[in-house]
Amino acid sequence: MHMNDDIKIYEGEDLQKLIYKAKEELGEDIKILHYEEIFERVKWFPIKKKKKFKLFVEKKEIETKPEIDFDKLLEKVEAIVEEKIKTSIPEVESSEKNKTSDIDVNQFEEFTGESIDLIKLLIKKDVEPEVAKQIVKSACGIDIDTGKLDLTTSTFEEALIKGFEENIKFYGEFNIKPEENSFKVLSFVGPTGVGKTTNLFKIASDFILNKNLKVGVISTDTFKVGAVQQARFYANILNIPFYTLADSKNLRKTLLELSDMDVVLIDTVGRSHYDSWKLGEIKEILKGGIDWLDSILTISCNYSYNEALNVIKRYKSYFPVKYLLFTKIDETSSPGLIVNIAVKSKIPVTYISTGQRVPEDIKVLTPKLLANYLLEELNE
Ligand SMILES: Nc1nc2c(ncn2[C@@H]2O[C@H](COP(=O)(O)OP(=O)(O)OP(=O)(O)O)[C@@H](O)[C@H]2O)c(=O)[nH]1
Ligand SMILES: [Mg+2]
Repeated sequence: MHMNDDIKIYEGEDLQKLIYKAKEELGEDIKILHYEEIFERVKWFPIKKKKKFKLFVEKKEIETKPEIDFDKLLEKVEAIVEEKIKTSIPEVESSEKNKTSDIDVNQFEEFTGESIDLIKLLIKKDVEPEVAKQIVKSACGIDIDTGKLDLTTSTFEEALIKGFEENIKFYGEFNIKPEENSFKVLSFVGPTGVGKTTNLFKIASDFILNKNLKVGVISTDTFKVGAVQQARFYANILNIPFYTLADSKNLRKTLLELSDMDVVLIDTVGRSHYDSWKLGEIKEILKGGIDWLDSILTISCNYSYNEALNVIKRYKSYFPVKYLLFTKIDETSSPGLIVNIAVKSKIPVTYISTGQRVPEDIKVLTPKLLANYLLEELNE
């Protein structure tokens, strides 16, 4: 063992007392390295020997510290490796990159003051930088002193509402008027498990209970175990005429049977947007009623920006996507996805699903509601 100046030696007859003394002098955190018994000859009595103890102690922290600090060394190595990884991967996915706190401020050159804070805030919520700038710009005017853009509104909320109103199409709720005698057919399409069936019934319930409309539901989801049961369960509770079908000929027939309804909602099978064959199959089924049909594309807020863009691209190529419905806002901390998708796709947004309860957990998406989602932490 490496001896150093911090080691102290105590001598005395009572070992316990030596330990107390050592603790008194060096603090509670000592390490007893070693003790030995020694026998001293007693003066004048050559035969008699006195037992004594020799106690070697050291302050613990010093003793336990290795000569090489491996933790520090490891930290350094990790830092080097991380740096290497960063520099060797040129492009991280954009949404990941934007989340970091070191947002490149040079990209906001044309802005000044609070408008920059708002852009940064949007980016933190996963709004793409270019989209964030576009939104904020709508709420800006030229600042006379700097010649740059700054907010003309007095709050962030007002700024966002203005920005959203100018850049996103808010369709609002489906406004179906029974007296017009027009028969509306809406199909719910979208990837697996995003919330098509549950949200279809939330909307159906609103139509029936609050708008006094006559509603029918058709389920094309006859392949998946439990899917029809799930839909039939809701249809029974809400007392809605419910049909299942598997081929396109049936759709036209069933729609005709339901023509005294004000609105018919069609639930489709959830399919991966990469599964062309299955998408084609649903398209084939819906073709029977295609002239009247509008599609609502359901997108989960859990999707990444790129994934959601892919979903839209694929579904648009198969179905007449007229509206967007976002789900699972309660499961994300990045509501920016809604903004990105709504701005980029230009498809009108309708409702937002806020949880699992049927029929309560759905709201009409408005500029104010969207602004509140983005400013949530600020408002808390
Ligand atoms: N937390 C949360 N869960 C939701 C929301 N919307 C739907 N869900 C849940 O997501 C799951 C799937 O919902 P469904 O309505 O069956 O989804 P789907 O799109 O019909 O699924 P498939 O028919 O399998 O494609 C269910 O457990 C729902 O309760 C939401 O807004 N928030
Ligand atoms: Mg379903």
